[in-house]
Amino acid sequence: MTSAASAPVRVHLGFGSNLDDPAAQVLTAVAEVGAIPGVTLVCCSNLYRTTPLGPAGQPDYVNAVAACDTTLEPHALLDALQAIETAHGRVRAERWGARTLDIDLLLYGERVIADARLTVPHAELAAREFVVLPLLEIAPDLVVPGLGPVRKLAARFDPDSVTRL
Ligand code: A4P
Ligand code: MG
Repeated sequence: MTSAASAPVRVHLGFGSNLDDPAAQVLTAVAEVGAIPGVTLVCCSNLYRTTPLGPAGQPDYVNAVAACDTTLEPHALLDALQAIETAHGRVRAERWGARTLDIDLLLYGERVIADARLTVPHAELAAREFVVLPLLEIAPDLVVPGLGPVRKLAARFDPDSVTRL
């Protein structure tokens, strides 16, 4: 007996870079994510210049959020995202330190995941203007599991706290 292919799930991904031509890193990474077998890119936000969160003295970041549909399970998707990070020369050194590319799995449909490798929705999602404001741009009617409407999350931030490129 063959099992039916699983229906695609809408996922939202956060992209961030502050080293080695950050805008190009993010744009290339979005295209690479769209080329993962089992992933279809639906849309991507504008790129935003954002103030670094974390250790002082880092360059500004470029951030974006993309929506994709995927038939991959969450951990398989994370594997593919981490392979793209590694291919961009990402070295995991200091927590929240400068990086060529960070891809976070922000949302996986309605799923809530909490295990050793994955916390979904992303643990810091609601606290970060560089995630919430691009998410509002592409999915204004989204409701984040456990956190509520993205419009409500976004209302807590100054829209000028991120700069559209
Ligand atoms: N992990 C758990 N949940 C997730 C998830 N939902 N998505 C685990 C992705 N990964 C998830 O991540 C460490 C581990 O988190 C992974 O191995 C995975 O199993 P990492 O990317 O290796 O380490 P990290 O990025 O240094 O730490 P962390 O806590 O993930 O940092 P963040 O939250 O990614 O933040 N400032 C601005 N303006 N813009 C930014 O984009 N980014 C960061 C990094 C700091 N400051 C920033 C920005
Ligand atoms: Mg990360």
